[in-house]
Amino acid sequence: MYQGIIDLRSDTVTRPTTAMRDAIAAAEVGDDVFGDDPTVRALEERSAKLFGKEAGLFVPSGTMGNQLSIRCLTRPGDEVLLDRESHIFNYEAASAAALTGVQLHPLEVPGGFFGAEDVEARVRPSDYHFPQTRLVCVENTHNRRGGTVFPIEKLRGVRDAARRHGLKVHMDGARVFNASAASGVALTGYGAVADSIQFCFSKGLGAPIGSMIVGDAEFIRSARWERKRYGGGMRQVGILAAAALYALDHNVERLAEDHANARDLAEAIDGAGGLGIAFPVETNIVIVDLRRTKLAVPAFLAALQTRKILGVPFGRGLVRLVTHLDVTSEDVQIAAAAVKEIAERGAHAA
Ligand code: TLP
Repeated sequence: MYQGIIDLRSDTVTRPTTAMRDAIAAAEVGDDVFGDDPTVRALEERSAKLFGKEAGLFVPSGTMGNQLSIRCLTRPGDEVLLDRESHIFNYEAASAAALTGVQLHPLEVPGGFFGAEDVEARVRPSDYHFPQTRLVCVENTHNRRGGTVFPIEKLRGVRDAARRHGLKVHMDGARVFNASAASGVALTGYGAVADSIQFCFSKGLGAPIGSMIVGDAEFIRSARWERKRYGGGMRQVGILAAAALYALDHNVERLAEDHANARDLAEAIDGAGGLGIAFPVETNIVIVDLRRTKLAVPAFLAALQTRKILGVPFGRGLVRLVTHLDVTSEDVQIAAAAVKEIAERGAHAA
């Protein structure tokens, strides 16, 4: 809770704590475009090791991390396979098309998590009529699919199919720490199924800014080049890397609390006045389904807002509520009671 508001719009809304700000203040810095920032270097090395990769690159945002990865793993005119509900397809302002010039080929499979057979079925034949399939992007956890975890067996199948066809695999792991906490799969396990991984410090890990891409040394070398080209080279950015290092030290273990809070919230509101929960709650995201109620999304969000609770619209009849570092179990109880009251009142009014 911050200033009496329970902000469940996203896990991006967390504010750095006093201890994190102390770490920021104490950071040793240098000009990172010259390669002089020791704190950034420490963060990049530590991040790469966590995923069993050779190198890392600190970038300003998850979007830039995804886009640099696409840029470095494809050529203009190539095709990229990904889920139709993925962030790269829906929420990155068509930058894969605008900046790299690739064609995104959205897959729609029941349940959302495609496997080896789906990749096999969509790879283009090597014929100059077709775009060349070059990359598969997987999202883990999957935001629009309610923060669910990409099953590791499926990921291994995707990787094997990709290898058979000479494709690379990029993981949009904006919330891969949540995935690991929920599934028990080590980060190195996810590292082993993807050539590149993007993950965010500014979501569940509670840092104010920053994401990382990890991969082999050659990939990171080219990504560093492209980052400069995209205007993403930052100077004394060790102040942000210090926040990210602090997050790795202090905010990973506690992700289980966010997951428990999300589960409690979902259990408390499921069924109230016809409300549903659109996806199994595996991590910190709850997608509330209003489609069997008489409530419209804007009215529901407005009613929540008058009670100082914030969520976001998430497609037809759907609202997303996200738990994070700044949401306590008491906040969850307050939010659950408000959601139930609004839903039940809506049902009576109908
Ligand atoms: N997601 C944001 C919004 O853009 C929807 C959020 O509030 O969840 N990959 C995934 C899976 C993401 O959820 C996001 C951010 C990104 C990439 C992009 O990260 P940023 O916002 O740092 O560019």
